[in-house]
Amino acid sequence: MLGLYDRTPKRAKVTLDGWWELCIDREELCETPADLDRLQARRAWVPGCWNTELDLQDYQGVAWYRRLFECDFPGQARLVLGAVADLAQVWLDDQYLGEHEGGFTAFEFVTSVQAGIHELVVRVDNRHSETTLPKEGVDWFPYGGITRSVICEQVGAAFVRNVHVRGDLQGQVEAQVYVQNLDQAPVTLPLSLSIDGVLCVEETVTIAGGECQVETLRARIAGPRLWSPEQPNMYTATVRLAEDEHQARFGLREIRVRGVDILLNGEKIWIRGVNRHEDHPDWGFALPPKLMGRDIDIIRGLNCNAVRGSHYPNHPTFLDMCDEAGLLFFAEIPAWQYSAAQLATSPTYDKMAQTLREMVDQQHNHPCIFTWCLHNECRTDAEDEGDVDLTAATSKLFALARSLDDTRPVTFASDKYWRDRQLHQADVICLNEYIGWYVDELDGADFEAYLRRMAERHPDKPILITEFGAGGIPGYHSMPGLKWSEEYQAQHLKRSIETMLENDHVSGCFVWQYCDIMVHPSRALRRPRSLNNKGLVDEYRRPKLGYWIVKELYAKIAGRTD
Ligand code: ADA
Repeated sequence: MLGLYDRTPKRAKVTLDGWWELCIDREELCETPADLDRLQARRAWVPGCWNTELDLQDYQGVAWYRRLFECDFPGQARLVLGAVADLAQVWLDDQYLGEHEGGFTAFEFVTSVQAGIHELVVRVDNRHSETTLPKEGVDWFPYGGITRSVICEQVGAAFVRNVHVRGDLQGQVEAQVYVQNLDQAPVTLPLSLSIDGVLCVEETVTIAGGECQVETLRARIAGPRLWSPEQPNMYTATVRLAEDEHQARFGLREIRVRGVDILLNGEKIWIRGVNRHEDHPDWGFALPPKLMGRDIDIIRGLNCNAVRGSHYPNHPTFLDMCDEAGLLFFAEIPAWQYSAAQLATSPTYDKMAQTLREMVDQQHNHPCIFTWCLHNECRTDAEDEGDVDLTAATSKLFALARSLDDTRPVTFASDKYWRDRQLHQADVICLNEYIGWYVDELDGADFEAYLRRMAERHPDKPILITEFGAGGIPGYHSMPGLKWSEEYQAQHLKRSIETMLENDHVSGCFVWQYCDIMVHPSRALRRPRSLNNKGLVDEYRRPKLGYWIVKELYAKIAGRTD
């Protein structure tokens, strides 16, 4: 499933999760599905990652997925692939439908089908390079596969492609409805909006032939119940276009930046966060919903009120769970440690913009998402040089994000401290810093002096420490705490959080990181166990000393009255 609830409950649909054929194409012998008899086939579960097969642990290359399915609804079909890591090319019954690049956002094709048995084939390539998003060599494992669910559903000639719902604290609601007309002739149809089953507004719309247009419907909820971490109240908007129905859960909440504070529904908040990769030794990126729910429970057990979806758009089911749990979510696109040229020029700038558009379009309604983050630890300290005008490109990307959604702060995570030349463009100053782990000080500044200096440099904006932490090898103990021991990690986290609490520009933090994760093979020698060991829990979610220290500190902060 692509989420905890069915967004299109009235549409006939077939889920394509389950057993597929998987053919590994190391030599790239195949160009189309017709060539697949050249390869050895095996069974593979979708959603899944082929790197969890014992003989494919480090495989980065091309693989082909194939399955048959029965479709008992002739007419127009909408084929949705939740995510394919990273480059996908799709055929239906030998007809090439198209491709998609980007391993963390959904994509779809609308095509006509007859009732009967159909063959779906997906060619997947999980190799990274200097022109992919993410680039080669990121500090997480480049799993490959069809990593999120696939569905095929019936649509009429006119249907609701998506709904963006926004609401304010007074209960005013605006639904932007994207209505698609597949016929070349215009069509006039009834369009209505209900909220929690109560009809609010209905009208008639005319959709031009072959167009997808936006219709805005407005309503007002009496006695609005707001969404907050403490009381995550949700509503369900139901949009009907003739017989077609689209559901969108939403929450009434407001995120604002005022001076050095972040306000949620007008109240100052302090972010008690953790960075979470979608990673598990037995599942790769493709954690089953039960394990996502277990992560939510463990993170709430930490007294967290926020999660940063480390470096890429997260699974819609996890976001639905954050909505329900009242966990704020820091959403990000996977531009990780890009150079100035990659940030500012094609093709990587264009891929950032595409992924940003897809992330905001698909994740717009989640009340848990409180910030859009454009990139992580990129060369934003570089000077504008020749045709690499980083200042202009940064301004363009911020403008795009704000044009897509003006209800959330926009930012990026920087590790370039006072040398960063673009941070002034961010709504919130997000800093990754490992003083006490990778370095003992920065230009003579320890962590406390570093925070003070960054607050002086950005006197009228909130600061979030989006990453800090230390490695702790599970079960390794030392007295006094030597680096890599659980004791060192725990003490480092305690010292860091206590230092942050002394600086009133700091509006919160995200521990790096929630759980130990697999790393790229090229980093194995610098990462004991071939894992990034900075988790508060290990890769199987077993707690380290640091888990209990952060839990206690976050409980104190949560209890703080100011
Ligand atoms: C960086 C990066 C993280 C991770 C971390 C680490 O801050 O943003 O993805 O690589 O360092 O563990 O070193």
